[in-house]
Amino acid sequence: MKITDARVIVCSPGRNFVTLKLETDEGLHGVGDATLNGRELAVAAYLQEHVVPLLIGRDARRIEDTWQYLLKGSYWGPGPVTTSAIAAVDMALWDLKGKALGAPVHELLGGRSRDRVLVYGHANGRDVAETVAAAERYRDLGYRAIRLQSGVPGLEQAYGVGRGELYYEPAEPGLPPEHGWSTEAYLDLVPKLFNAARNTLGWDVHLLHDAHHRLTPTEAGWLGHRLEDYRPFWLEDPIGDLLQDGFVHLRRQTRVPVAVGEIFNSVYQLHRLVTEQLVDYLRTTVLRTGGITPLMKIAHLADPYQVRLGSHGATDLSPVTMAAALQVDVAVHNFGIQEYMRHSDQTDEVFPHDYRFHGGYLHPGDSPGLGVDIDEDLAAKFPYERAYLPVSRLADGTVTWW
Ligand code: GCO
Ligand code: MG
Repeated sequence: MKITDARVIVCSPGRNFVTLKLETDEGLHGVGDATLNGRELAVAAYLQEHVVPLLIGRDARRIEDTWQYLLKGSYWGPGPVTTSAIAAVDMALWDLKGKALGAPVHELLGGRSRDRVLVYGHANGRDVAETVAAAERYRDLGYRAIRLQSGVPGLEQAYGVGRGELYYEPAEPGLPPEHGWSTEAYLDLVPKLFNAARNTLGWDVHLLHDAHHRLTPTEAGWLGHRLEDYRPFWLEDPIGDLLQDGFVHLRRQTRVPVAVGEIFNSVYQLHRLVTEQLVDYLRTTVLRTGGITPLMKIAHLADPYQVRLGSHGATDLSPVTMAAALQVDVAVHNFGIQEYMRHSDQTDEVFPHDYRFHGGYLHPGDSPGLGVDIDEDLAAKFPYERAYLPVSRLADGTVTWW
């Protein structure tokens, strides 16, 4: 099965996405996601200029070889642009292999370890009361796990707080907006948020929270300790996840379960966190880390250390990534939870998919391949629109991590 055509499709049905579509001499096609939020065109150019010419005429059955060829052959190693591009090729090749063999991809990854995939939804509001009310709505929709993010008193905008109900989109059209940040106000708020949520929702639902890399290990230890009695499912990105030493410090201070890795793009950024059991969940995705091929290796590395997958699933990962992630989630034994931020109806129309939400779980479906496609004609009606993630500043004007 030879690759005869490779198209890079950039579209914006509600937000920007970069998609790779491969065609073969057997009349099959496969799709992969290459979206890198706020830097989409860099990956599109990397694919178009440097990867597509290497794909035409290649044997589509050789997934591992192609992955190694594109990574090692580039010499420069993994980085967010490189691995997002390689991920799209890898997803498309798994999609093709599944279609060629008439099997859903999870069958090729060892078959199902579970019947359905536990997901968490995003409840947010301008204050604690609004956030808890949003969490009640999620629970009524059937969610068994809910992430809580609330506006912070004194700050105009806070990470994780959306503009509409049941929906959160971090990127803003145009140039990046600037948001203020205060660690002190935030640290005062989060224990109150969890207290109110447990009082209203009870204990029959998992609660999660994302600190979005903003705390020092000491601050995160303080927060984790305060949250322990509310039995959070996890505290996500409590500290910047590129400095692994910080997690040693954090582990000494709190027993709160820790989830990291949505910005990781290789096993080298996480192996110590796994082998020293410094974290509980890996947020590493099929997209950012370079595809299904490397994520399976990461999952197998993590399994004996009792570290589980808790894959990133924000709106900037297209339904192609969600479909691919679910194939892994349902197959690997050490799976924990999948983030599920609902896409807009427009996005779902451009990317028709098999997966369905029911009763707090996602069900990947059983069609051959990944179970997702792109409607190219419809996609063409939504051209790219420049959009950026916000930038954060402290009260004195210092730039900090968003
Ligand atoms: C999450 C993430 C997202 C990211 C977004 C950036 O936990 O879902 O933190 O909200 O900020 O994916 O593009
Ligand atoms: Mg996050």
